[in-house]
Amino acid sequence: MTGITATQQEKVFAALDGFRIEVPSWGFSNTGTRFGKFIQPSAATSIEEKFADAGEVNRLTGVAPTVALHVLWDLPHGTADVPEIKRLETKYGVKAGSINPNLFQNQEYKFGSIANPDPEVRKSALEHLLDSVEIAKALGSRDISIWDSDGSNYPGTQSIRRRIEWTGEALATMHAALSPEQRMLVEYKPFEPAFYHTDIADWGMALALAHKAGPQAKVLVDTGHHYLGQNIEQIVAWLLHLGALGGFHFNDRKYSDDDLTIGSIDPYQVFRIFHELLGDTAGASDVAFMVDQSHNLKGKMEAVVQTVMTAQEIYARAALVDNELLAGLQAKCDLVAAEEHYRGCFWTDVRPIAREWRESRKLASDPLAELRSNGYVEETARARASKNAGSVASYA
Ligand code: PSV
Ligand code: MN
Repeated sequence: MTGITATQQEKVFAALDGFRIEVPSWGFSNTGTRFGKFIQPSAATSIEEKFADAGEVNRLTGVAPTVALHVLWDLPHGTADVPEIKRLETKYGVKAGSINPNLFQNQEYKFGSIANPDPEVRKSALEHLLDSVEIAKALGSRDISIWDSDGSNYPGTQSIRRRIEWTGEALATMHAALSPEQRMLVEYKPFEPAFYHTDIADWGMALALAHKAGPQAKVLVDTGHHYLGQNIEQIVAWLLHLGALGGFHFNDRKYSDDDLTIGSIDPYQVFRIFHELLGDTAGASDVAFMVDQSHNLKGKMEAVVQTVMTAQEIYARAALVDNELLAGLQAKCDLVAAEEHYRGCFWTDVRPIAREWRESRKLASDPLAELRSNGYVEETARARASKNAGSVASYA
């Protein structure tokens, strides 16, 4: 291979062997922006079709063996739906991954869920969290991923401090229900749907709440949930340092929580995040990689396969970094040489080596090209078109 040494090739192969990424069930169905959605005839219309699509992504890429489930969207009857999910796991060869409770959809959550001033609403939100733990246990899922969308829109209308207490109490009660091998991941987001304050707005708040909840609570970093210009890899480094990083929701954005394809706007940022993870041999293996994207314009299947391949390729580029060499240059404060090595790895085209790795592992050498030519999307469009035609665009 031109430009890549045998040692580098070995490092990349080892990194790719260890790389796994979870796909979201909601990435396969017709979703959109709050202004409307553009219906795709091949989008999944049922949990079975979501599993079928996830199974095809994993068959093509070999690195996406689990699918994240959102409780109300995928298991509307709670644990009663578990046998059906198990059947689908066997049929399509992919397993249920993280379980995502839904604290944002019900009408009763207008003024919050686990931090609603009404104790009855807080109670039912907590029950939903506890049900989600039971679902995860029944499915053998390790992670329950909590995104708490609570907050307020106008100053003075809510007690921020009272809400910290309520949120802390709910998460601690949930933690007590976990089995020893389970984890709860606390996701943060600065705004939306609340526009004045959000109860868990940043990694510091998520960390403090996880710490209070117990040792099996960790922080989840959704790359789209930061202020513009924030140094995400530094947050990652801190969380690794504290043993508090549980996982990622990967996506990219230009403005806000845009849910664009990973690396489509700033691939160097993804590289810098992966570099922190690859430098941390102790904790990184416990960090769950999940995709949190839902495409309104790109074909759903193409977008997911493209995402998985992009994540793999940027991970491979980060694996090229010679950490020993870099540490020596950093110690000498040789800024330019250190930066040249670092960004040189970023600029290396690893696509040929990723292709070689796929071939050596008996996978499609170009999963995206394979998807585009194997007829899967056309076939599912034929089978699902009439069902999707019924789902007219909805406007918020
Ligand atoms: C919220 O923006 C979020 O990132 C949470 O992870 C949700 O579970 C997900 O998107 C899907 O709405
Ligand atoms: Mn997310």
